Amino acid sequence: MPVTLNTSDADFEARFAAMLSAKREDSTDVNDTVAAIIADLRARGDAVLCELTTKFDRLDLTPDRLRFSAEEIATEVAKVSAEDRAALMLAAERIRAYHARQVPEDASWTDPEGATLGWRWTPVSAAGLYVPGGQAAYPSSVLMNAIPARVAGVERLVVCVPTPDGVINPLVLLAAQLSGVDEIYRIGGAQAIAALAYGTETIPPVDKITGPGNAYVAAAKRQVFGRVGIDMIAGPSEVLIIAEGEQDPDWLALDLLAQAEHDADAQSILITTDPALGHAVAGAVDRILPTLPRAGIAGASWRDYGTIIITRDLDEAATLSNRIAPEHLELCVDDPEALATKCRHAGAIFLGPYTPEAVGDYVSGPNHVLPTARSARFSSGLSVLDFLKRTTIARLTPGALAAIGPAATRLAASEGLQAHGASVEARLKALNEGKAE
Ligand code: HSO
Ligand code: ZN
Repeated sequence: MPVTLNTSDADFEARFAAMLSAKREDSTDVNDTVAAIIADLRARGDAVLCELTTKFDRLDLTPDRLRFSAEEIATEVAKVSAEDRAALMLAAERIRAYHARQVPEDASWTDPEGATLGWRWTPVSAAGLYVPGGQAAYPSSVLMNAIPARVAGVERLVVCVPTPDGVINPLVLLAAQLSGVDEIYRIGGAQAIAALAYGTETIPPVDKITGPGNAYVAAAKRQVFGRVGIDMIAGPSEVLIIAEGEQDPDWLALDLLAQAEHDADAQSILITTDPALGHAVAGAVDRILPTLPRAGIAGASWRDYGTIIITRDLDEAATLSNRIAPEHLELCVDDPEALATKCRHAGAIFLGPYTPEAVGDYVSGPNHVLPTARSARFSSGLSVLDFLKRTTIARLTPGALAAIGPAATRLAASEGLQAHGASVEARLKALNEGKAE
């Protein structure tokens, strides 16, 4: 049974606060192991990749076989059914169209003093996408990581995916192909992250690494941060559904279970103003759960972290939602737009009964790499901006320097930085003497 809370109960605040602060991931400390792998890779390069791939994936590789050849990719991709290919292509096109609208504009203006100012966006040169192996090798996540990079204009796009026992999901390779990935390496774990960050004899380094992974991959991303950029470190997935009125309890139950089946540490929360609806949804979950192939995972998540909260009204629901700052927020209410304006802290919002979160995982267009663990309070999902950086630009006329330069020399003096002041003053002096126009 999931926890049921009611905002009218005297102990609500304490129990809600306990839910908010509950830690869902047990963080085994793998930092030392990962640091050793990174150091070894920096010292011995490809040899380390081959040795660890034999050890962890039971796959004997030589450096020339680290990368998938064009023929190998073509052979695997040919195994994909026409229906799967069409679905993946539809997803790719919709994700591309959505992300194309995120490309920001450069800016340039001249202020009254005569300074021309602005900024310019440019892509990172090379990006590496990590794709977990085995069960968690989601083709949809390849699209969600690779397409924004390509739309941003990244020149070199690399995928690393472990292939335990040499097995690869053909849809992962097709997704990489459809997204315009340039190189695919059959390596995984901390060593793959280290190879992307530092490079080896056969793998040139990249500038930015994104993508989900296990505790070793997450620790490796943290440790190479600074050498390269990284995206967020994703925690277990979450959904919060706010519902009222005439909703189908089965639909809501399935949406809760869709999140729960990701991971035993995933969290599904229902907030409703209607106790009867809450009761009906709980019943529907109990009925549907045993029918799922992933009942073990979904059941553990629902049992340990599933929560139903009864509120007095939707304003209260919005307030709680903002405190939770969920990764995914579904609004199954009569006027979802009105409620959405009150929900500020959420990674992605899904409005109305015909927008289940699962459609957003695949085909609606927005990115499914989203801030978890309440980080939607201060961060956003993956976007084209993650693969761009902004260079600021300034050009002063002599008149502009004459107007604002004296303040710079003044501030330089106050900071005790003589050369700073002198570099401005030399020019001001020349202007005063009429050397420059
Ligand atoms: N809901 C996951 C993404 C995903 N779902 C991939 C299915 N495949 C995190 O947003
Ligand atoms: Zn999902």
